[in-house]
Amino acid sequence: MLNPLYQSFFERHRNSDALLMIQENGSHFSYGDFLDIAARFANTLVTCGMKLGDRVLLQVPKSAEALAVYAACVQSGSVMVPLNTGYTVDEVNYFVGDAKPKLVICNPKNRDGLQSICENHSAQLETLDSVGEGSFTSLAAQQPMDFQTVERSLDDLAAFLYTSGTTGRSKGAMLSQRNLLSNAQALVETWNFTSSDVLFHALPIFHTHGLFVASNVTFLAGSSMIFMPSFKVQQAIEHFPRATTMMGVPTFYTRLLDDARLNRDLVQHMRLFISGSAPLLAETHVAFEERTGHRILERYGMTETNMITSNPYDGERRAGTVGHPLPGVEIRITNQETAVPNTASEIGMIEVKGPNVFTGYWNMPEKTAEEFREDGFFITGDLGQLDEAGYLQIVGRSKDLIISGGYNIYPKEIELLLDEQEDVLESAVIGVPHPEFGEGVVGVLVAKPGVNLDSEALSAAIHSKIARFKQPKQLFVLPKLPRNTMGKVQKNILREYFAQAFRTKLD
Ligand code: MLC
Ligand code: AMP
Repeated sequence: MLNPLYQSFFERHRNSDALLMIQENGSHFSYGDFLDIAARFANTLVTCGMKLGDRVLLQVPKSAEALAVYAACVQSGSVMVPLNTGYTVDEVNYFVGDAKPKLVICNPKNRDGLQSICENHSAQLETLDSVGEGSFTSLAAQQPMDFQTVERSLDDLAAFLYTSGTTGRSKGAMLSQRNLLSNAQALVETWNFTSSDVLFHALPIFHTHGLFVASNVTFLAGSSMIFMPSFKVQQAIEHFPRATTMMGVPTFYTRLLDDARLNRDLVQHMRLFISGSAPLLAETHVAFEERTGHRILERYGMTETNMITSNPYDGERRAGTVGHPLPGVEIRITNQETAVPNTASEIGMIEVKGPNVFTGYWNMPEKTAEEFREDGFFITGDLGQLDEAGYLQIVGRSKDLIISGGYNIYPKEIELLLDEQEDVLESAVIGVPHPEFGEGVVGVLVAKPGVNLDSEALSAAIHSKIARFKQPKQLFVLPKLPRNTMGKVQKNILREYFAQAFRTKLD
């Protein structure tokens, strides 16, 4: 194929009048409309000087046009690098310096803040807002609606997505056309997606879940989407009678369960509810089934690997498990000390191999090498166990990571920032149970001798430095941090000690 990803997701629909999406404001886009916009955007990328493999950094609100930038990148051979809209200017500065994009497209509100950063890195800066307007769209309005699709192979890069790291430095996970296409094919097959499906899409489109799982499955199956800027229970309730499926993080399900209007009648048109990105509590699974008659289908994945396992569509969906490997994907559980594959169903490291697994971290060959075994298995950092029927259960993580409302937060990044603050001697950042987000971020601080720490002043000091969702929701001060004989901070003791931090506040 000339450009396998473009042809499989987009070209097939070129002359189709089928509905691709309806948005919050009622605007509709057929596949044909969407591809016309994408072709204009592809021409615009070329006029901006983008060559094969050049990066476009995108930090914009969710809209049909934002998604069309993705299609335009695939069609023109550019590499899209989407960024969380919550990242601050300081954070974006790092990504611009690392990804070295030729073009940055941002929310018009952030233009002033990003101007000098882009100038310093010789990147062109354009804008796109929540209704798809901005300087980028204005440039595109002068462009033709047809674009000669650029030749690309399955091995070529389609996108890279940043994931934070245990060292505090974000890494760009490079994803090839093969990674994205093979995974979308496996998911369409496993979840029985067809052109009759209507997906209630309320996830952000800067992460794997909303962009590659939800949107790619839709494109490949030729389905439709109800495309909402973010998740609101009210909108879910209004739209479920027209939708057939929803993909969400566990917070979507707990919020829905908190609303008395969620019942069997409301979801009778739905055929499938999918959950992922964070552990779905078995009690949520059970409560959702009791209220709606639907057993949520839980699956497991990562930015680096796309989706790895899924509970079955037909067959038993086991609460507390993430199911079996997807077609074409291999997993194994290895001993954490020896790295030898387990023979019995013992807890160990989850490792994965297959066409879904990324090609490496952008400009970080050593880091890439560290995370792969010699025989090509990728070390996920998640700990798991297979049950007697081969269902994978995730029992913990070997990486120091907090997952809050489906967003990954690496404590190290926040500790480095807290430690820089004038009166702070040292800090430890932990995740403890949070009724809404699964885990909530707590910062534990030790003051320099003779000073009193002012938590409010500290929160204010880090406010503009890191995204709001990463900032500790509570700060506590201790005289010292618990350490083991090797001097390592015992975070398990802190987690236990502060386990009730959010219960007492929110219950
Ligand atoms: C928002 N806030 C959060 C938060 N989201 N705090 C902690 N964790 C989160 N996830 C905070 C904001 O900073 C703000 O704080 C306040 O909550 C209200 O913000 P909001 O924007 O109005 O929040 P809301 O719209 O309610 O968002 C919650 C959410 C959202 C759960 C709907 O976070 C979300 O859509 N999460 C999905 C993330 C996702 O797509 N993950 C997939 C990653 S891919 P304040 O203090 O300013 O009021 C991946 C691989 C895989 O993991 O397997 O899928
Ligand atoms: P990210 O790096 O944002 O892609 O997040 C990937 C991580 O999310 C995985 O390594 C897991 O720790 C976690 N994750 C994804 N899906 C699930 C799930 N269904 N249950 C538990 N954890 C999950």
